[in-house]
Amino acid sequence: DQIIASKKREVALKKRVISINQLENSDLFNAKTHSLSKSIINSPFGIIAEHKRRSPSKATINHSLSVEEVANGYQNAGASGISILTDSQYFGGSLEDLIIAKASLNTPLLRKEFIIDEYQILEAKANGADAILLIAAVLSKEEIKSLSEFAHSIALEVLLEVHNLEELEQSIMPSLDIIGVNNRNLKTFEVSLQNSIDLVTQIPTDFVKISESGLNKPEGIELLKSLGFQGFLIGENFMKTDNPGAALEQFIN
Ligand code: IGP
Repeated sequence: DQIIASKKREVALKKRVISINQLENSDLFNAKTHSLSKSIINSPFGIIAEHKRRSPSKATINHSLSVEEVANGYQNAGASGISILTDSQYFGGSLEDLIIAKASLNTPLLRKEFIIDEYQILEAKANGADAILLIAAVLSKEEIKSLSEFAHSIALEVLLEVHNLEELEQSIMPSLDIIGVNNRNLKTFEVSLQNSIDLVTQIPTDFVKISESGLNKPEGIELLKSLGFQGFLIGENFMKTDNPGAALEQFIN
């Protein structure tokens, strides 16, 4: 709730600095996007590798590598997608990270952000994103509908994140592309693959299914894959090393 309140203030300020018109007229806004969901399905591993400097639960994950080094390492290792955290307050990221990653990559990019307003979706597109994240825990069904339809109207895909059956049932709708089950409890930060195991059968087959957070063992991935997950969002396990690309490569081999 605290995060959402500060996001509302952040968005209100940004709207006064960069207008919607300016965003819509930027070069990247009018560039063609890549499909994250297709990239996941067409890959044998389906890994979305995340750039993550720090998190609310870990003050330092990796502050020494540039986003360019990390993103290139991930792309060369065969990531299906790259997730760029753009929240500065809690994760030490920025929109600039997204632009820098975009400049040297053709792998689909996910803007990882607490999205509450269409403005942030325009920003995502104008800074090189191919897909956005929506978090069911902080949005109403109506908000998920209008934000996801808006994203589609500007050719961005939507990853909807859920934590439990209630969130899943109340937010499934056609304007989503990927459903992600977060294994991390947002209040306690505890991680359990059980979230993913419990929910996978409840996700309709028309969506690409991914499991998110706390994934650090290839055996865990194998298990989740056998249950029907097609993609995996992994950050810390790679970022805590001094060569995240090499860590990803090792992980999938
Ligand atoms: C990655 P991990 O445990 O591999 O670093 O997790 C990703 O799932 C996590 O960063 C995440 C996240 C989020 C971050 C999932 N949902 C929402 C910020 C906001």
